[in-house]
Amino acid sequence: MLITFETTASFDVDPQKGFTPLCPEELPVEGGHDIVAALNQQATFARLRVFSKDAHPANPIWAATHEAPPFSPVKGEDVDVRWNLHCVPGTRGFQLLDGLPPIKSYDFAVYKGIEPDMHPYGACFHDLKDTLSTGVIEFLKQQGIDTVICGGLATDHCVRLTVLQLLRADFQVVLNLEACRGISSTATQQALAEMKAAGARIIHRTNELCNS
Ligand code: VGL
Repeated sequence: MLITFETTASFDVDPQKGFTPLCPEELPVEGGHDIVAALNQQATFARLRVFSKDAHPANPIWAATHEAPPFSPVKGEDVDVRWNLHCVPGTRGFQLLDGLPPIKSYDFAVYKGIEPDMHPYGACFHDLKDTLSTGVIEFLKQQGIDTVICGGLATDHCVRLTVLQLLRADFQVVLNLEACRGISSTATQQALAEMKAAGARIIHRTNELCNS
């Protein structure tokens, strides 16, 4: 795979405090805050840098409760299972990880999961059936991008779906494991196999981009 700076973008998927041990009551991912240096380094190989953030309302239909715990199914077209409430604008969990650049220095922003009855994972579509675009695919195409380097949180959910969506949109996708962390190790192993089978190139260290 040839990586050309001019036609490459770097994608920071949901690098938010709500997915780190800083917010234990949200969706803490082990080592979630350790990905910052790798995200910043992978961005040096790309002309454009984009991010997505979960931006959930305070009262979504998918929020876990005492009676309806995390992972229990929830009825609705664009929700699947319940999660602890996370990444609500105005709270700490919504914030980008410390050490990432200011929002305004990115080239494109995706805010997703805003509707109370929708909980998308991938950053390219607002719904679970991939029909309502967030605009990021169109932006990257219009900019002449053909390769996307992905990192973020979590490998087995939002990163996984974002990578698969980008592959379906015909981008070459590099998944940088140094810039990702997963929620469950079993689900992460499955997700890596799925992404690889779909055509993603998986690297373990950002340095591997030097030889590309
Ligand atoms: C995520 C589970 C629920 C993620 C978001 O960002 O990977 N995972 N909501």
